[in-house]
Amino acid sequence: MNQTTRQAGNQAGSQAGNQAGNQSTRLPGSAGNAGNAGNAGNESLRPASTAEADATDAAALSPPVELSVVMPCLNEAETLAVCVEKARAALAENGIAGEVIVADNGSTDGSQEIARAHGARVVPVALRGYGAALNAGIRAARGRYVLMADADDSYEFAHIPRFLAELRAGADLVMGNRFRGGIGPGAMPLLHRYLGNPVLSFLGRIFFHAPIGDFHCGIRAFRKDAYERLELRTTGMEFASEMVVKSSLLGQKITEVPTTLKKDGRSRPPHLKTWRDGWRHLRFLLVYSPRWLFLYPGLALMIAGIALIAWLVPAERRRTLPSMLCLMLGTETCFASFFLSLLGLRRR
Ligand SMILES: Nc1nc2c(ncn2[C@@H]2O[C@H](COP(=O)(O)OP(=O)(O)O)[C@@H](O)[C@H]2O)c(=O)[nH]1
Ligand SMILES: [Mg+2]
Repeated sequence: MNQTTRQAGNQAGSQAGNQAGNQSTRLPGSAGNAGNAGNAGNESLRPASTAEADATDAAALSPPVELSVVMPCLNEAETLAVCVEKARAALAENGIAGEVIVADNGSTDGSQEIARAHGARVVPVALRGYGAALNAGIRAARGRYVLMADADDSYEFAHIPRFLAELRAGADLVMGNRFRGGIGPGAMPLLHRYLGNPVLSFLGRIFFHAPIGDFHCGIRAFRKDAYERLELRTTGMEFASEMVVKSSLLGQKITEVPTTLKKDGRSRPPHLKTWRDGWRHLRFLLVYSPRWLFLYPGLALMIAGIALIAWLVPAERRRTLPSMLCLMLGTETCFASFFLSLLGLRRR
């Protein structure tokens, strides 16, 4: 999976470089640049060295991009145009040298054509999934900074400057916080709003000390070089958690800004599945925290076992099996935590 994700990213990255060759005299993100993603097929027939040389020339010639806006997209024909237009307007109105990228997983509703027609660069991604698409789009980005946001017209692109201000001030990752900014009527299911998001964000804060109130906010921005250091692996929706967890573990500077969420503009249900994706997020948090998965439960079992033995022995009570089981299981679990932590340190 990881290999494939990385391949997808590299492929998209080299396409981006190749496209940039055609764009060198145009402004980034202008409509005329947009339709070149399809050139990938031609490029792949050429020797790698020529294509690489083109990419190097292009990088030298094209105007520098400060911020790339990347949108993951799977069949968002209803809302994509408005999102691309809003993102481009926010860049233009605030004098930000930027580009808009749509990372698409083979939409069949004409999303790719819509994106190009509205001035976005399309990065086609073969590997399916929210995380896989974003990873490829981000790797193809030419900006020093990247902002990602859904293509369903639920996030506020006019807030781009507040994310960029934090990045310019030195943050590595800037998370949007919808609970601080406001969630419109019908924008988030009650189960997500009052249980899923707050509980998972709370666990994320406890496990990883991430100063974040909204772990799953879909609008966020980061330095591209900081992102590359994370080496994210997940391909699905848990990509959102992986980014925050790894950024915290690497000690990156994380800040958050208030943002809003409004009801999306689609007539069909979202791609996110509450229980499947909720479980994937939780599993990810636990797997990356051997302390909470093994050490603390193990210690609790050991203490319970010792307390039971202390209670049983003086009175010469006979039922020692549960206490011994607690003690043994607790000890094994603590050892498991210790060895997994060692393994994690060695692989880092
Ligand atoms: N390329 C791609 N984009 C996806 C995929 N799943 C979701 N998206 C996009 O990711 C964004 C978030 O998905 P959405 O359905 O809005 O999920 P929610 O906001 O978490 O409820 C939208 O822009 C989707 O089009 C996928 O498998 N591939
Ligand atoms: Mg959404």
